Amino acid sequence: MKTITKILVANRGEIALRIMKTARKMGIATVAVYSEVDREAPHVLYADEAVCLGPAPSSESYLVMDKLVAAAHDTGADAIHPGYGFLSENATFAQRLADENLIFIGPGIKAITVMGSKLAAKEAVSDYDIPMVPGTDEAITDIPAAKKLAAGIGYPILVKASAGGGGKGMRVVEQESEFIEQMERAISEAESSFGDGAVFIEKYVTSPRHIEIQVLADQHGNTVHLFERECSIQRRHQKVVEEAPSAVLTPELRAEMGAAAVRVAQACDYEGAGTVEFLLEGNKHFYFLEMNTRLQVEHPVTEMITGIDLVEQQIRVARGEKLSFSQEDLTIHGHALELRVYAEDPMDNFLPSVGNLETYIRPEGEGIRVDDGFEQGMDIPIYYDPMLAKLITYGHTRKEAIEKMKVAISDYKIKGPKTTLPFGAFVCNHEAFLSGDFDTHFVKKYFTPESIEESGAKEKEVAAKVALKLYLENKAVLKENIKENSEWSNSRV
Ligand code: MV4
Repeated sequence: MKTITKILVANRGEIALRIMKTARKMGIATVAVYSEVDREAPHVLYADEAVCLGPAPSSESYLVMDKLVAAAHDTGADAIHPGYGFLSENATFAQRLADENLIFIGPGIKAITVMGSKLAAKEAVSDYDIPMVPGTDEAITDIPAAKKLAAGIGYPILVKASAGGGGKGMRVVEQESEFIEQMERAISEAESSFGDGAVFIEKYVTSPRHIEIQVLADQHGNTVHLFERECSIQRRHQKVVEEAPSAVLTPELRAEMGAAAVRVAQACDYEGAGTVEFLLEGNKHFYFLEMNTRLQVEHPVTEMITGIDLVEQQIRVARGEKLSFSQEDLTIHGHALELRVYAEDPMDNFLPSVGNLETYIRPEGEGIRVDDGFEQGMDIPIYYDPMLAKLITYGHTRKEAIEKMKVAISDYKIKGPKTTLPFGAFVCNHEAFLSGDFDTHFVKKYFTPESIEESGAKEKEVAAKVALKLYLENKAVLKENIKENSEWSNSRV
């Protein structure tokens, strides 16, 4: 067992704040790091101590390993939590911390390295009975030979960069005549974007759902899963709405996917919290895509339905504790949704819309959670991710969680930047979303700027009807009151 008395959070914004809240709850001191534009950010004000890393660009602040290590040593922190993004999936950073006698709150170097390469990941899980999309399991060097393999797999084919991930470095090849040209492009793109030209091919699953499984493993060989998150509502590989559980998994399929995710974690000796991504085809067949070796943005929906604080679990595992529960102890309670509130204008092609947060009033109430890192009056820096907040709602049923989301969206008052709140309302009012019958093409298929106006108009129409009903009822009551009052007053005369 190791002791952790002080955690340096190598991140900013909502996730830095969220991690510190759990650390504080556990009696662990916190150190914030910040760039020059984040000097007065909530994560800095919340922390017990704070260290300035340097100028605003991440490459001069949040990504500089030397500065982070020095800040940890200077403040006497014994562990570093990387959050998501930045250095969270950087094996060099994890190794550096080990060399510096600092605890990296995350998985081991092997897991990060293996899962950072899609081909290495495929190789690692190959003996673990994990369903995979038909395709090649080695980097393609001979394009004409690959073309023959592609014919066997069948078109459309998807070319993926081994070093890619999250949708980067992918190309669809619709038919054989395009194969050679698309392959050449994919390889040169992979070389220029990732410095690694390794690409492979897979059958392109045309209308999948994106289902991911949360896993948790300790250093003593215990691994469990915490069920799934449905992440199909995304735009250009940027998730916008996530939920747990998925509306379409049967208990049997859930158990099967969960068990497969646990095996993926075991295949790379995983430790801590991780996420195994799958494609789900026809609500029935699932295929392993990749594993994310970090705490994910959308982890709160899992926390809401399991009652487990994932950051607390990460810290416990990093201290060397055994998991205090087994798979059988875990159950799903209720339903949770998350809307990512980005400072982007959904009416204008999701253009970044930064500026001053003139008005910022959070929705409140039972079943509403807001994870954010801003306060009213702050300027939103242009240097980082444009996500302002995560709006999370919880209900006993999916329907209740959706209703709560609609109320929370309308209670959320943001003036200054345009946000994706109206987009969230559009999703929550859409028939395909309500019925659960949607896939990764939801946004492309149904969303237009006009649909926001329509969904807004519909809301206004409903609001007008409610107002009218209330008015008529009030009028009736008012009449009664007047009558009563006049009778009463008459009686006094
Ligand atoms: C696929 C696929 C279809 N067929 N692989 C995108 C992110 C990366 N993790 C893998 N991705 C995909 N891989 C095969 N063989 C479709 C996607 C995909 C996707 C996956 C999850 C969520 C959104 C997506 C949007 C477009 C494509």
